[in-house]
Amino acid sequence: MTTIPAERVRADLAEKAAAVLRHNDAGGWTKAAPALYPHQWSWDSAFVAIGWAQVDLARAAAEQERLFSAQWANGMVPHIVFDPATPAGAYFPDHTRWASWLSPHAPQTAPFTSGLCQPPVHAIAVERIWEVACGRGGADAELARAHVRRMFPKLLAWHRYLAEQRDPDGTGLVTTYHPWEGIDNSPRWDVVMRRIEVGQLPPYTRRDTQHVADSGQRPSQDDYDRYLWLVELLKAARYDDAVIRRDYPFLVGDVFLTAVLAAANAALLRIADVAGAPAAERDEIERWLGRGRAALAATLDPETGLTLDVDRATGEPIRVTTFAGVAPLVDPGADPALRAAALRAFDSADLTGHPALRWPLLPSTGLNAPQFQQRNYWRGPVWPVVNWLYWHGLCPVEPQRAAALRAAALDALAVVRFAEYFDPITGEPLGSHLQSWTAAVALDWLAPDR
Ligand code: 2M8
Repeated sequence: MTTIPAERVRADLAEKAAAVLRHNDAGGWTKAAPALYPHQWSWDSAFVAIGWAQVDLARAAAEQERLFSAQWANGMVPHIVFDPATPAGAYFPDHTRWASWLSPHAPQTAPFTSGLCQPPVHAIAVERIWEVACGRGGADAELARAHVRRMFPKLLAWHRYLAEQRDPDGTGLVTTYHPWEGIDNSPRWDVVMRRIEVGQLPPYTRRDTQHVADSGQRPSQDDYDRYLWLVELLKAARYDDAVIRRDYPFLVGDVFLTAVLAAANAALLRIADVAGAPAAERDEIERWLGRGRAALAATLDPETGLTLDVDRATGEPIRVTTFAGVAPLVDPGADPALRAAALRAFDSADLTGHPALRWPLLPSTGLNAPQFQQRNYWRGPVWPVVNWLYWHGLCPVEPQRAAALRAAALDALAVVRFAEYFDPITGEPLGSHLQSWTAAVALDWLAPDR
C-alpha cells in the first residue's frame, strides 16, 4: 500500500475547500451551506471571509460588507440576512416568520433579516484579512486598509450594541436571547428551555429534517416548538431590547459570547490605528474589554475549573460541561489563573483528553456529561469552527498546544472534509457535507503563514 505524502493531502484539501466556497458563492456573499442553509449567516460569514482571504481578498472584504449592509440601526448584526432570490420555503423560518421589520431598527426593505444575533467573530475576521493582506503588500494591502476603515465604525456600533443592550448593567457578562444565537441545541440551555411554556404557535413545517434525513442529528421537535415560540415572543416585543430584558423567558449570561466579544474587542483595538480611530473610541473598547474579562473570571467554578453560564431568571450558574466551560481560552488576554484552570479542564478526560476521541479535538459537549450524544448537533459532535476559535486564542499564549490542535484538526478534516460537524468518537461526518465555514477554517489552517 502506498501512502500519500501529507503535503499532497493538504494541497488537495485546500483546493477542495476553495471549491466549496466557490460552489456556495451566491455572488458577493456565501450560503452557509447549499441546501440546508441557503442564506447568509452572521458568524458563518465571518469565518467564510477568513477563508476567502486565502483565495480572493476582495471577495473576503465583500462578504463582510454585504453582511453589514443589513446591520440594524441600533448596531445589531442580524444572525441571518435572507436572500430575496431564494425561493420561499427553501429554509424555515423565513423572513415572513421573523417579521423583523416590526423593529424600527431593522431594514424595512429587502434583503430582510432575522431578529437575533450571533457571536461577534467579525472583528477577528477583519484583523485576519488585514494580516493576510499585509503579508502580500501592494494593492492587497491598500484594499484591506480601505476595508478596515469602512468596517471599523460598523464594528464599533456592533460591539456597543452588545455592551449596552445585552449588558445594560455593565457587568461584562453578555446575555443570549435564543439558542439560535449560535449554539442551537446545546445542553447549556436545557434548564431554561424546560421552563418555557409554548403558547398558540402558528403551524409550521420544518425544512432542516428534510435535508438531514437522520433527525437524531438535529434538534428535537420539542426544542423546535420552543425556538419558534420564543420568536413569537420576540415579535410581540417588536424586538425591543428593553422589553425583552424585562419580560421574556430565555435570558442567559453567556460565557462563550462574552469570551468571543473580548477576543473581538482586542482585535478591534489592534486595528484601531489602521482605522485612524480617536482616543475616545479606543478607551471605550478598553473599558468593554476590561469588563468582559472581569466578568468571565467571576463565572469560574473553582471545583471544575469551568466558566459557567448564568440563568438570568434565577441568578444560578448552569452546570454542564461543554466547550463554553473553557471559553477563557478564546481570549489570549484572559487572566492567567483563569487560563490555567481552563487549560486543565481542556486537557482533561471531560474534553480533549477523553481516550475514546478519534482526534484530540474539543467536542461540543463533554464526553462524560450525562447530556452527551455523539451524533446530535451541538450535544456532542466536534465543530471545526469552534476548534478554530480556540486554536486562534491559544496561538499567542500556548503555541505548542495550538500547534497540536491545528494538526489534529487537519488530520480530521482530511477524513471528514467539509462536514458541518462530526462524531467525536467514530469521526463520521454529519449535517451538511458542504459547509462553508468548515471549508473556510480549513483554508486558514492550511495558509502558508499558519
Ligand atoms: C445553525 O443554526 C441555524 C439557525 O440559525 C439552524 O439550525 O437552522 C447553527 O449551527 C448556527 O450556529 C449556524 O450559524 C447556522 C448556519 O451554519 O446553523
